[in-house]
Amino acid sequence: MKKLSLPTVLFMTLATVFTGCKDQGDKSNGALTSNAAERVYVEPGQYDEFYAFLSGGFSGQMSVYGIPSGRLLKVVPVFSQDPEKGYGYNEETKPMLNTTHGFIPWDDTHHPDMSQTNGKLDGRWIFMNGNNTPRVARISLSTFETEEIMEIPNSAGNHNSAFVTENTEYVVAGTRFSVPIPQKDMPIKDYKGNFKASLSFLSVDQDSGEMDLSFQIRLPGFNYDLAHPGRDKSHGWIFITTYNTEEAHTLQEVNASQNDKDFIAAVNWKKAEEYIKEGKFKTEKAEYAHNIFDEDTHMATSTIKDEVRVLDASELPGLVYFLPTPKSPHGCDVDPTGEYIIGNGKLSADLTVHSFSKMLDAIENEKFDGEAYNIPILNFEDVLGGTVKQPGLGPLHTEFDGKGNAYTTFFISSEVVKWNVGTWEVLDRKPTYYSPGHLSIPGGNSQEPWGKYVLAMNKITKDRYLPTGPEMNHSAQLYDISGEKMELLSDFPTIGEPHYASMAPADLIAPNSKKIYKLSENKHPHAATSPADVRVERDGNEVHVYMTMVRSHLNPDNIEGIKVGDKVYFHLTNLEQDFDVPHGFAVIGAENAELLVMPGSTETLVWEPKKVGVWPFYCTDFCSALHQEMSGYIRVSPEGSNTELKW
Ligand code: K7E
Ligand code: RUQ
Ligand code: CUA
Repeated sequence: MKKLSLPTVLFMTLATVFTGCKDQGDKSNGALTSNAAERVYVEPGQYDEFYAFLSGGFSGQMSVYGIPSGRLLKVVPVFSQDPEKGYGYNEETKPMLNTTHGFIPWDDTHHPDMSQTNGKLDGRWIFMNGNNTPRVARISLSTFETEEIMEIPNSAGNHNSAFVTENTEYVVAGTRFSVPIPQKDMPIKDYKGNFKASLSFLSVDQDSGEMDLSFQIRLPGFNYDLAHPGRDKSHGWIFITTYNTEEAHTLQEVNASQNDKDFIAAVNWKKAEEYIKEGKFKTEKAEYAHNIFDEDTHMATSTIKDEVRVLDASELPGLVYFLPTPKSPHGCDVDPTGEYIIGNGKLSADLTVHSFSKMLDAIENEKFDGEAYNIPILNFEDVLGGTVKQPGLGPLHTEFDGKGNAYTTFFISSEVVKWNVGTWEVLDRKPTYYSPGHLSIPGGNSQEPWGKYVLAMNKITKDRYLPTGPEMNHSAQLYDISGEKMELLSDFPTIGEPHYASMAPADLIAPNSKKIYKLSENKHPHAATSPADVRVERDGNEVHVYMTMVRSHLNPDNIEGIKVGDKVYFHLTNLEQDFDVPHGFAVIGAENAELLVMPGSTETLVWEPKKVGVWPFYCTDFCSALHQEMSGYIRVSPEGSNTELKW
């Protein structure tokens, strides 16, 4: 008999009750439409209609899928070292993973969010959070490479992040855990009133995409979970769910769930901008790393910054208001009109929807129902826009189809529920397998959704695929939502734990995808762009090898005069100028994985030989019929020997 944990039993039972299905053997549960295969089938050589950018959760990466096929197109390394591509191993990208805690080659990513113009997806960049060692990354949708990583100071658990405002004015990053600010040695029991949270606003340069930590808003010591910038009529605001308004520091699962209602914090960032202009900020010491990958040199640099401008929400009126929301809300989602703010109360039976215009009224008439740390609490009834009655159990996240409908995932009852924004009526429900977290509709978090598909990303896989030992890859499920009823089309496995995904039409992304780095524009300081540049130079115990790669030869391919104790820098330039012809490079015993060098660019592998001998190196990526010939030898002599440098 299989032993199942209580929550598992609970969710399985509830899934059965809620979906009315008894036959666990029929895993499509009759939900699959008859011509589903056709609708996800993309003929060989044909392209998908949408891109899906899925966060990798604890893999620290971002994966790119084609929709509707569910084909994996690429894994983009972001916060984790990736031996496949040399990211975080080669000298060019190592600085990307620098933080004030040192070199941190891993993180936990939850929310990729695409840049927007006028509230619509614009396909320029994806911003994504690193949860654990608080960071925000910017990924180029031209090169599909991570171009920038900004560490977030005064933060811990960068979870309600990275969310993009309507013109990519800011990427907003909020902290989940409250901490002492500045950090210090103090008893944990003194949490209440002493720990604080920060909401960071990173401004974005509209040409380069470069981020700047413009300011932070200091907030009371609750947990801040998820956020959604206002749109259209609520432009200039951002809404954030909170839990643990009890400020419990131990046994949170009990002590942080006592209050009948927690809050959605409504933050007026236009007001914040005014306060900044008026100089109402404090400049505080705070160290954080800012890492940028330079497009011209293809090298990253890391700078440590040391100051941040802070606005204190408890001292500056009009900056933040609290909207009471039952009960430990998780997701916070704003509908495409900007009027409705949905609080997905994990422990609540109903979905609470706040009205933005009612909120403005209540603020104007100062109808407050108390305050918390000097921040006004609005009256629940005054701001209530509607309630979706008992739509399911354990609501987590909501997206919109642009046709007046919302789709909410329910973790406990394991389903996606479609409901009408305005009548609050449930229109349809479909089971998911099993226990979905986020869901995504292309543009479903913007003013202009493409309401054709919804992708549900499930937390539990169980029997969906052939078993692969104790751990199964997480499963995504694609539903057609173009009709009145949702139709389940397919399952596909994902990498790590995708929380959120950003989806966009292919024609918004594909035309801008870069084909080639021009060799003539290579400004890498160690590039060898012609045979004349090929050389080996010694500087003390550092040896620099300037090597070229072209089908099917590495040049130089014989090197002598290296000694144990040397530090060898292999600078490899790929001379190819054809689309999709990278060459790889590996040498025996190298701790820094390999290089995968794109046509026209230069990358550097550091190798510290430990053993005397004649050692091979070779191209790792099958590149031509003579790929196996693309190799060479390096002779390593004993320390102190006088073997001459030769190539
Ligand atoms: Cu619900 Cu981190 Cu967005 Cu996961 S969070 S599901
Ligand atoms: S070689 S094609 Cu090892 Cu057969 Cu790769
Ligand atoms: Cu170059 Cu294989």
